[in-house]
Amino acid sequence: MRLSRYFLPVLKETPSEAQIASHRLMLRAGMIKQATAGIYSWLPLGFKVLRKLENIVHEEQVRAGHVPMLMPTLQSADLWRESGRYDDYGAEMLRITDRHGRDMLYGPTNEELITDIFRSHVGSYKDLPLTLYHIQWKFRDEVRPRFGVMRGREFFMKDGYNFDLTKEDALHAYNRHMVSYLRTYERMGLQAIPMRADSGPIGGDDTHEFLVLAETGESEVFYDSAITDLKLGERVVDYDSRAECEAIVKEWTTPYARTDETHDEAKFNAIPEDRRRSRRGIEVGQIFYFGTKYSEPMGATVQGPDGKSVPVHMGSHGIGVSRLVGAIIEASHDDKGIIWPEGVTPFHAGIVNLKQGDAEADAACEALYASLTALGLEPLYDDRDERAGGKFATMDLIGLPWRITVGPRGLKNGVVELTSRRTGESEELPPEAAVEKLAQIYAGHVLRPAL
Ligand code: P5A
Repeated sequence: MRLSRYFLPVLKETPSEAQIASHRLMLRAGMIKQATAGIYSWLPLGFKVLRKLENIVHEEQVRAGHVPMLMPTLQSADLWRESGRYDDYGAEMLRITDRHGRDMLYGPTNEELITDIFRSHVGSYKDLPLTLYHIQWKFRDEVRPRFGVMRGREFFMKDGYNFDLTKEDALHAYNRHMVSYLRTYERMGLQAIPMRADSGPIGGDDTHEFLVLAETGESEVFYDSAITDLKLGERVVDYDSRAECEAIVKEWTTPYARTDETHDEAKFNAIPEDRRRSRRGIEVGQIFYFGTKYSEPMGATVQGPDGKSVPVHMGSHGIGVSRLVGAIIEASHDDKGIIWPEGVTPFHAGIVNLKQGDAEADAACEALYASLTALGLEPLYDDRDERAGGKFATMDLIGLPWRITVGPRGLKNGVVELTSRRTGESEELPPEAAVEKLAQIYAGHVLRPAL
């Protein structure tokens, strides 16, 4: 993409309404614009990151054997009356009446809708196990929408639902989700710690939240620092293997890690003192096992091997995709701007032309642009007629992890400059070597055609 043809409305001023870094930086970097309280338009740069996160979520869900689909945002109130949640959900639910006087709602979550789909089409244990999921906008009329996309009213969520014959099968689904979530967050360059939590209006006994540690997080968390040393890394996981998934879950759930809702002072104090941590965290996902809470009242049953009809065991599993954009920025920024991890960066590298209009500099930038594009990488070429300082400030603000700076002086010696946004370190090298280095850095990342 050439910056002269893009839409990147960066702000010079720090918006006064933004209280935390991610909100400030998303507004300043032209990623979002508030439409009304807690509701945002995703401008091109923000949309690109959102799509990248969505793709990672899809890939990891499909890898775990879960089946993608798409449900609507608007739902009928009748289904929620069946489960008993229509009245329980309270003021957070946006209720709408259509022209025929029918009660509708903008879905805050989809347990009822998916259970209705299941009961309409599945009748035998032979069709189980089944996990369906979608990534769709949700609406919760939060009392205090704040921190930009972190606590929005309209937000983008991956929500998945497992249907199993027995509790043991459903607990395998729970474990599978935990493992796939760990991998998902790692691919985004994040450490998200699973913590025993409270189930709230979704229900059930077994639930873990995934928290990214950050001072601006809304949750208070307590954990054993040993958990922060754990990494899935390159491990290949067989998601059908109960033992393998269970072992990974055990590894992550053995060290103490809880939110304030389930915090147990005695257990916490049993951790060696130098490993006790009390911090704040951003909740970027939550998984639940709730048994037959929805299947029983809604009649989602299957015929078991003995011919008897039994309600299915269910759980639901959510990832806050739009919130993650903010969470990644909270975890990765400095006073100049955002620092995107390679796995989610909107563009792989920036090209800064120090002397736009200089025939040699222009040609070198064009050549770099073509070589990077041919490798499947997406460069953002700042081809505007602007001062170098302004171009650098924009690149730093929008946070592309790598920048190639091209100027007549370097070109005389046959070199360009490759700079890491994270470390600030630069090296001079021939343009082809800079391209080669970026190819190596991004090897192993999934590259997609430009959106
Ligand atoms: C699990 C999927 C559920 O709704 N039902 C379907 C279950 N879980 S949850 O914990 O309530 O939400 C899942 C994740 O969505 C994000 N989230 C939000 N993101 C932005 N703004 C909000 N107002 C908001 N509310 C929830 C969180 O990341 C949460 O973990």
